[in-house]
Amino acid sequence: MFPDLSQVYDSTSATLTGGNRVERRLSDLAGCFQDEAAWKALVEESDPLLYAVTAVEPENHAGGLHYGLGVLYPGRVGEEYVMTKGHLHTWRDAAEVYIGLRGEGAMLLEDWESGESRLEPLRANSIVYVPGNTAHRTINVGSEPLVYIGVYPAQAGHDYAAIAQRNFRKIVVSRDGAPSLQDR
Ligand code: S6P
Ligand code: ZN
Repeated sequence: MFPDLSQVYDSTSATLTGGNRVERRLSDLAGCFQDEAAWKALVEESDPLLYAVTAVEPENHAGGLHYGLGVLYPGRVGEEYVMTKGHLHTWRDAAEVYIGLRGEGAMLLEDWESGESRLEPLRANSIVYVPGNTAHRTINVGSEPLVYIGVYPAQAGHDYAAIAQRNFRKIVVSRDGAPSLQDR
């Protein structure tokens, strides 16, 4: 039998029919932001919702694909822009495609072996290819919600532990109102 083959998304409301929605608040990103005092103060004040992902997982075999619609809200923690936890795929070879739908964002990519980092724009009409063996984190550098879709192999898996042990080498901060890639 066919699984659910079609879904409908709306980039304004950042909704997707079907799928499971997972929400992440600021408190879920312990240890991610450089300015720990700013992180703690904001968690104690309101612990805002940072992002939500609605994932559709039609098949789990080796050739299958999963995809998710993400909405990442704007804001800053200290000078650092609001971002996702970031992960490597458990199956390190698994690549991913991100399609920007709305808002002004960027993908922070880090080759996990060499540590080489890049910042790629993610906005409406842009597509970012995330190669295998590359840690990836999505960042909202604008003032409205960033909405995107990610498509990845069903067996990719999410390895958050590797990032918890060794955070990304670079951070993205606001400098004179513009995003700037800096050493952590
Ligand atoms: C999954 C894909 C996205 C992220 C989402 C949230 O492979 O990369 O759907 O899960 O952007 O980010 P994170 O780092 O919290 O999973
Ligand atoms: Zn991924």
